[in-house]
Amino acid sequence: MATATANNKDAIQYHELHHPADSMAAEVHAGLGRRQKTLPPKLFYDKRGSELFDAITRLPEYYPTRTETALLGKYAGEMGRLLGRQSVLFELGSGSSDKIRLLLDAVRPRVYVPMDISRKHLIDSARRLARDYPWLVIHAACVDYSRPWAIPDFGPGRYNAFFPGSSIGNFEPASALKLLRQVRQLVGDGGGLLVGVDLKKDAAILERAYNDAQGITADFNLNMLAHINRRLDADFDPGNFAHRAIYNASQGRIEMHLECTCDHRVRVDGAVYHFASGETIHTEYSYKYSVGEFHALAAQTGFAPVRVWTDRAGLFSVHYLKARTDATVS
Ligand code: AVJ
Repeated sequence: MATATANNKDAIQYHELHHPADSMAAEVHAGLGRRQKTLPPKLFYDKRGSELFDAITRLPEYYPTRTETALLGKYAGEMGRLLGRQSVLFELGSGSSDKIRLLLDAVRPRVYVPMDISRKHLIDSARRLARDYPWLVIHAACVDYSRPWAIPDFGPGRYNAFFPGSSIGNFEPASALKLLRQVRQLVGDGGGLLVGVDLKKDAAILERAYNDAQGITADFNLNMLAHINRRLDADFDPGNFAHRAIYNASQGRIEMHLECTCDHRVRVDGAVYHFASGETIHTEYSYKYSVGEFHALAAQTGFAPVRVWTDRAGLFSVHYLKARTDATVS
């Protein structure tokens, strides 16, 4: 378990694999120093950001969560047979650990490893899960999975990963390849990956999902600035920014920005940044893939597509991929 320290937090084991102090200030300065200012989407997820995201998943406009949840519920048995029982099951970006509940009885993992960057949310969710599933062995790992991470070793046997919610869509294609290759290493030969991927569709449906009428997505986007203020001694005024989300059809992605509504300066961790009225900070991509496009991506990472489930309306897909052992990973 190399760098992992295991503490007993109620009925769960806890692994601290995240070293935020090293990276947050450097990443924020790097992003704000660019001509197109940019901040990474993982900065959405402080405690409040995780709660706002959970509220997004319940919005009428935000179809991905309920569509994926329906697929997991309907096909849990088949998913369980493909993943096999008694595996070590990692979940990337486990958040509130709600979706895994749909699979636990079918998959019956030997160990469940929720991985999330939002420490308090991770621990609270893992404890709730432990109360509801007393037979389940839980090792919660606080980790920024967008960076190389130390892989805890749980001994011999089958390893699987669960990566729901289309969070893979946050990554530009080159980074998505890197991440999937790291997941391929994580599960090893004989391992599997169950991954949720949002499908390409009509731009109006997509834009509605990221511009909800209640403004929760706007609050979620703007909360990133409050998160940075709290963590880095910065003085962003969220009132000087407005939420923007548009679908870029040629790139196949939703692009979220915070648009500056007036000319001003912001102090961040000892540096000063100028913001012109109308200028934006790019905060998130959410890539959408056809089934064929995602298969082509996965094929370059040492996984072979085995099965894909989609809803009738073609809104969302869940893929089961199996580690190729022939693998010359290209
Ligand atoms: C958690 C990355 C899958 O891209 O749809 C929701 C995040 N951003 N509304 C997504 C999000 C705005 C979400 N992912």
